[in-house]
Amino acid sequence: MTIPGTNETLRAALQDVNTPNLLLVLATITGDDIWLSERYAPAPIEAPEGSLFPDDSGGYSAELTSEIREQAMSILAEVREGQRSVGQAPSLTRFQQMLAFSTGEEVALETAEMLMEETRFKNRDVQWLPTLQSAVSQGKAAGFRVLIVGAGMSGLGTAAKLKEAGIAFTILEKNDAVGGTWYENRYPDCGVDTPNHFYSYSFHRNPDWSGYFSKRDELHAYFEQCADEFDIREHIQFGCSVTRMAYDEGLNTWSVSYSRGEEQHTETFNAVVSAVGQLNQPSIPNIEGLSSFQGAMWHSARWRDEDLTGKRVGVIGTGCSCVQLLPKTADRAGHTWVFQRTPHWVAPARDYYKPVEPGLIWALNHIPYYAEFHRARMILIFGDRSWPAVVVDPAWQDQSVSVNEANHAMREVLIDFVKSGLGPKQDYVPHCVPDFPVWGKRLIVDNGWYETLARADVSLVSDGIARITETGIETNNGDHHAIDVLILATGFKSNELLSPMQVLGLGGQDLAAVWGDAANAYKGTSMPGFPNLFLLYGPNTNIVHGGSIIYQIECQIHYVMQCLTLLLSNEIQALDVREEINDHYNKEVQAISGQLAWGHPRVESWYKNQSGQVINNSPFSLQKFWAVTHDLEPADYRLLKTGSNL
Ligand code: N01
Repeated sequence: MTIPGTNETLRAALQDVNTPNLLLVLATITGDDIWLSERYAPAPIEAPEGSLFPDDSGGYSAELTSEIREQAMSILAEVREGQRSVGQAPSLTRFQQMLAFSTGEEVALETAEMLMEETRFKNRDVQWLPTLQSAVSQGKAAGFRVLIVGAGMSGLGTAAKLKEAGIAFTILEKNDAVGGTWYENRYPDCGVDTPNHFYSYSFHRNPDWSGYFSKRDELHAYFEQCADEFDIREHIQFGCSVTRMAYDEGLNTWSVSYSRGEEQHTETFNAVVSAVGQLNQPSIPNIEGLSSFQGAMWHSARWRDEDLTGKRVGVIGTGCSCVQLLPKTADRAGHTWVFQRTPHWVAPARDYYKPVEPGLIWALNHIPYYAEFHRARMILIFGDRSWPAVVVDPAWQDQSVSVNEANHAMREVLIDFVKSGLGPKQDYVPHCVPDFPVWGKRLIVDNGWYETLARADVSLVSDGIARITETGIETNNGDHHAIDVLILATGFKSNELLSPMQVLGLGGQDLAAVWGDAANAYKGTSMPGFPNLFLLYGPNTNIVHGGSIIYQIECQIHYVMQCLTLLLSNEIQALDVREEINDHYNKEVQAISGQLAWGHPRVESWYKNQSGQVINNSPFSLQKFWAVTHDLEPADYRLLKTGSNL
């Protein structure tokens, strides 16, 4: 990395950077521990009163900040002029020490190991890539074809790795563009609620995010750009919906049927990676009279750009989608009614609409190591820091609305936020305070939710929907609300993973029947009896407490690439996870899930099935999921070879 520009460019950029992060840069370039000494130790990272998002600025005096920037100026100018080298990337133990210094918190060695990979100070692909490339160069992958179903973030990430390894693959994508959820969801204000500099592939960071929480168009553009940069477009067939896949035991291959418009096709693949996500089938509520409604009606994930000006608009649902779309919808509508079944927790967010400062963008692009440390600190600050607050403390006396002391403290903070946000409509407060623990459902990042409910032209209706009529919605108390437009922000069929595809494994067993309503998989990835079928963002992989789903997916891709390496380097045809291994794993998953906020008996959500079992969420912290997926254990699998299964 070369540093462009003049001293003035550098000086301007340094006004916008994070000082504890800058200190790590200086310590790395100079190799001098002075930058990690007591004099520069940052203040503890704490969330300002009422905010989910902590202040990590370091709390330095103006004098010290200016001194650090001046020193940084001269050191970086020397690097730019070629008078100083950029030094060495940190070793694992030094990285651990640096992160502990800059956060003022203990950082476990394993956490530092994970972050070495997330920052690419260490390339995690070395674990499989050289072996796989060697197998490819020896011709062992000749004729081997992988199918990826879906060109969203999971599919694109997998394709990047297969391409790098030289494995033949095809992506079948039902839409006419890449991006999956970020292509399909277009409702007003649709965007990410994870800090953006962490919400990107570790191997394809984006230093140019315009916002701390970017909106849908920019996220979709990122995935479009990934498809180009990974050079995988020629492998994608758009407009293709997979309908059925059946395992051929004789050949150890998958026969995959898909439709493209009116045409039906069937092709054979050696392995299938399902990258269809958990949230792509809109859930249309089963409410009496829904189909009789005569006004305009659509689901949040199938947004229609109709003019809402002056209209009477009803929105059903109060999850993330509704919260995001409500303020802009209410701005246009004549009056908006929000039909709430149960309230969700909503947390205030720092920097939610703030553009990223030009100096920070510059630093992420041009200051050596800045982007790496920035990402590592983001993951520390916005990831597992919340984990202790979601774990049930058996000694916590009243488990009815919270699971431990920290969880209860968050509840109190958020109740105050409800009260302050609702302003003149304090009568809404009892209807807006959930009776389940914080993090029982996805903690929604606020974009003006309570202020919008407090508007005179917005009404919260909590009486429960009795039926939908031709002209509106009748509630259980007999009121009828006449509306012109009905928006269904009612979520997704998240429990029907892989639907509507029919998946037939060994002995013709149907995966939908095997699962019933309790989908499960080993490490969220493999199912016994379905060899060489790998699920990304599969059962029990979703994250609730904080973090980026791209992180989870990358952990799984890393695991799948090890599976393919084992296969191809040993000339085995297929891997079938052992039933007892899967059973043991999933017993543990369920046992842990019951001890987490989202397993709480009062939580009814898209995470649970009819019998209250958590099937979508990971029971692990980010750190633990990384460890769980990091190293393939070949003995976990039956190795299938045509003619002689091992
Ligand atoms: O869906 P949801 P979503 N009658 O299932 C209600 C991610 N996401 O699209 O709470 C009446 O959360 C239902 O009521 P209840 C994120 O992971 C992320 O909003 O079950 N109401 C609920 O209020 C999120 O968790 C982002 O009682 C009915 C709502 O509809 C996931 O997607 C943005 C009903 C559905 O809420 C899903 O979020 C958007 C009925 N019959 C989404 N059926 C960001 O990153 C359902 N409801 C910002």
